[in-house]
Amino acid sequence: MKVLILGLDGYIGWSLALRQLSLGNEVCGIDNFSRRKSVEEIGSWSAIPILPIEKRINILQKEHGEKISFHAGDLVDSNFASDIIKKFKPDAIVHLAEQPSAPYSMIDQSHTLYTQSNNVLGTLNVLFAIRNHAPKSHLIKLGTMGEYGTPDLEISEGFMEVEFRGKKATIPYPRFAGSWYHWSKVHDSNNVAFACKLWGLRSTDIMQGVVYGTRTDQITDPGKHTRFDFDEIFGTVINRYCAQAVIGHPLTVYGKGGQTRGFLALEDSVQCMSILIENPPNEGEYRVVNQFDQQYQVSDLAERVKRIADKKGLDAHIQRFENPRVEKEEHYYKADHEQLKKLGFKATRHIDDEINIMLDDLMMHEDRIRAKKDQMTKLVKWRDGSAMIKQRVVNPLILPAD
Ligand code: USQ
Repeated sequence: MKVLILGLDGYIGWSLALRQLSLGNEVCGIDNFSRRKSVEEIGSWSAIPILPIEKRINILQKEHGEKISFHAGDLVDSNFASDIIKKFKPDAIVHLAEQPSAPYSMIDQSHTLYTQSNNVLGTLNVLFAIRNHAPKSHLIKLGTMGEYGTPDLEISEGFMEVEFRGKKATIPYPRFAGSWYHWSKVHDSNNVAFACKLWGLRSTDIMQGVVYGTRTDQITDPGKHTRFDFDEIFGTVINRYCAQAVIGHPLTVYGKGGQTRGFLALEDSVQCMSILIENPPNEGEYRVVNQFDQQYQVSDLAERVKRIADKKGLDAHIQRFENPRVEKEEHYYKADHEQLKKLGFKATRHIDDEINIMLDDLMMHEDRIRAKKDQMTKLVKWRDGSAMIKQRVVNPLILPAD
């Protein structure tokens, strides 16, 4: 099978490429290195060092020969998006090439504009390119559980049945996103669903929870490690707590700490995506899956990391910080996640084991985390934005040549 990975250089993209190659699939990757550049822009770096892309691809080519190829480019350039799909003619396209950070999108107007133009326009270019050059290929689009927000209702998978004024219907589950980033994913979902209806494309929209971890079955030696962000803007909560525990920085619980989210180990994230690649929906079908393993509250996660870190003799302590975000700090949360299980997904990682491994991996890079410890608590204030980072130049629009 031919698999195109958009965003191959990122945390999940790299891990997925390793998995897909190990399964014998042909992989083509693209990336514009925006993750490397944005993390540098805010003054941080990956705790685990990663090689330049040429070296990363060389390592893969030594093992997998011509089954791996890579092209640098930006999906907002519609000619690039079109050419790559025209030439590679993928069976499956996994779209991970978006600005993934909610806090980044909340810095100021220029970062909001960048996030939404990059994500929404890039996805539209992918949709047009699929229609023009590979209309039967399966688009696996990374959305987020955050599209649903935290409603006072159980969350179904994408759609819900309603009865309104005597008539029954199935409608999209309401979206209550909580950041400009999360709204960009909602806009993508609407556009992908419409393209399936309009052109008969097939797509799976993944509502993924928060991913954590440093390892997959293929990440075994330093040349194969994936990036690991721990700063306030690109680091996600469990990963940050682990990095904080390693340097004796207080674990940063925001507000009351009652925020509940769905979580998934990196290994299980690539497992789910590989299952979806193997099981495409029908032509014209827009399928939504909720992709997470377990739900946790962020204060419980801090206790969990502290307990495991204590056993290693680390100096982990928890501190509550004024919440920089605009979000409910205590709320009802119960989300379905049955579709992937029906397709064969079984979680393979226990969170405590993953935290244990993560702490060991991060202890090897303690000096890199310590060097950027100021990045732990810059805390972008969501209501006001923040002036600490200079304005970002928004991508110019590049329209098709023909
Ligand atoms: N939080 C803390 N302390 C921290 C960091 C975060 O208490 O040091 C809290 C936040 O206030 C929030 C929760 O932890 O309530 C999750 O925050 P996060 O930064 O781990 O995750 P989030 O901003 O929601 O975004 C991440 C990924 C995003 C993905 C999303 C899935 O960056 O790409 O879409 O997780 S979900 O959360 O299900 O929407």
